[in-house]
Amino acid sequence: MIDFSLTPEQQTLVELARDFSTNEISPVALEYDRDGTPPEDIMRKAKDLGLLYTNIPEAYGGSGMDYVTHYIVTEALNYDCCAIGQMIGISHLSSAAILLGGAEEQKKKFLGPMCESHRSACYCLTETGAGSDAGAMKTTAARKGDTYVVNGSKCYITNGAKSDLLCLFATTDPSRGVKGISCFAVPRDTPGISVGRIEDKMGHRALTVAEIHFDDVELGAENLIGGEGQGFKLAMQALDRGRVNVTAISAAVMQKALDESVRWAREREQFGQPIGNFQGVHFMLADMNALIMASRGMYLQAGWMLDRDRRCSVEAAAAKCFATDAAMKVTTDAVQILAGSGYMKGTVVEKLMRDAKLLQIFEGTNQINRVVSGRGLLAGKSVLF
Ligand code: COS
Repeated sequence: MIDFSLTPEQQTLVELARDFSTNEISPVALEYDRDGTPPEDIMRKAKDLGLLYTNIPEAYGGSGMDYVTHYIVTEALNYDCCAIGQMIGISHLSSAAILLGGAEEQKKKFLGPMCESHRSACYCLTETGAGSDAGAMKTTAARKGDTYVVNGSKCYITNGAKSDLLCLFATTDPSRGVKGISCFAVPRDTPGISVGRIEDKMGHRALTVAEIHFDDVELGAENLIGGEGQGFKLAMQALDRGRVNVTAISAAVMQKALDESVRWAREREQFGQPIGNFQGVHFMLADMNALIMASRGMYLQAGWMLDRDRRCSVEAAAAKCFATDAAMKVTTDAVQILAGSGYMKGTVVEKLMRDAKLLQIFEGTNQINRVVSGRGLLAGKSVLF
């Protein structure tokens, strides 16, 4: 029933992603981290190799990978820099609501042109007053005849400054709370969209995060995805998928931290021998590896559920919490093992530790994800076995 072997096609794709990470991301990861510039050239190259729109069906211009394959490839692409890796994979979250709720012609109309460029999409949910409480959003899409007029602002939008397509959530009926939220596919060149502040961050520095303003942005019925009031559900369904993605990214971050720690434990000599000879280091490496194995298993299980059209909100939230808390611990331990040379600015493990922190915060803080998981268990949603 359970088979962990990769198909020949998956093996080829993972090798392609690993080579891409080694050859295109690794050499420049620290440079992008220092400068905080968007990795546009790398996204362009990833697009040419079919690594940018992995989750989008071929009919709309993507590579058409199933969820499990997409997540395995995501782990490989995030190994050398999860900020660049996430810019490459951002369409997974931002296109999910359109794929789930859009009509055939909408998917072709909005995803097709996006897949021809390297700029990808962005997921416009969060506002200054609506972070964990996503349903409290104030951005409105007021109906005027056959059109909707959008006003409001979104913040902390990954790839918000450059993306070709915006997956926007706005309320079409403020009196109905979350049931009044609707989803829209919005091409970037729609008049009235402007980019505000670009954030300067502790980690994930190559991940561009921006404010976006909507001033009297006029949309038609063709932009509405899934009907009025369907937006919150679509946003949550997209986040289920995104949280599994974050689990795969966390596995990558941890694997890199472990590999750096093993390398150092072999090379670094103290008391006349490599520090890897000491039991204190064995224990740390063993615990790091166990957390990676468990996290990998969790994203594979949730991906398997998604490939069978099974709802995995509980599993995705549990996996996200587990793997991102694990990533914080594993990267902190890697800095501990490399000690002085791991704590210095501009080193690989120092970057990993800064990057790991955001994993616990975005796509739902781990506190919110525990709420999702706990509520789901009480409601009898889940469980595989
Ligand atoms: N799949 C399908 N439907 C879902 C769903 C999911 N994963 N999650 C929620 N829904 C549905 C619910 O079933 C409910 O519909 P019904 O009333 O018809 O049953 C509706 O959506 C509202 O859900 P809920 O009552 O759980 O909404 P809340 O306002 O209580 O809040 C939380 C839900 C807190 C879980 C949500 O706001 C959340 O995830 N916040 C974090 C947002 C986030 O991750 N932001 C990061 C953005 S990307 S960096």
